[in-house]
Amino acid sequence: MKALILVDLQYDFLPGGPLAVSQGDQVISVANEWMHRFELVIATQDWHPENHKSFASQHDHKQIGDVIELRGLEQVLWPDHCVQGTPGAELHADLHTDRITRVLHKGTDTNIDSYSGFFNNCHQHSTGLAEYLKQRAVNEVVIMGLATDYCVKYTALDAIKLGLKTSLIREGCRGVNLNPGDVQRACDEMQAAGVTHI
Ligand code: VGL
Ligand code: ZN
Repeated sequence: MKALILVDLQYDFLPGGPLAVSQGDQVISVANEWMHRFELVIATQDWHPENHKSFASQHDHKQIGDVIELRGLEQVLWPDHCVQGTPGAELHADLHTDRITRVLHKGTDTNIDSYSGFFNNCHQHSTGLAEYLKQRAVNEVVIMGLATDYCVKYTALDAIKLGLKTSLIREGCRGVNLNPGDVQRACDEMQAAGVTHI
């Protein structure tokens, strides 16, 4: 069984949002085209409490883009984004949400970030995605969304680690590129791990 995973197609990551990914809005129509080919469509939603530790606003003398240590892991500090229940955290209204079989929230723990749609960054908490796929005998996932160099990358790498055949819809992804070349490096890393690009 195959499943499509749509990563974080939320307003705060789209042009005009606080963590806007350049041309992020262009992937919405790509998602809509692909959704119709899958029986199972999972959408992840970045879903932070308002005092989430990945927000630069929660740290004294820190700026957006600074890197700190959080529970022993490197953490990039972001602008406030995808706060639970706010309009910016909503999935884009043009998405054919009637095709989405399951929505999963991530980043809900105040003290640790969760880039992957499967686990938080220290791999200690599951969002329920792995269990959901296993129950439905999914052995293959196709992934697209935002952002290529963060949540898409970590979702794809976890999928590979879980033994799933994993591919990436390249035209359905856009990245942050905090450092020039990040998107290309993320794609190379995914490919090296066994992710097929389509
Ligand atoms: C994401 C940074 C912070 C993403 C989420 O969806 O890629 N990036 N939170
Ligand atoms: Zn986030």
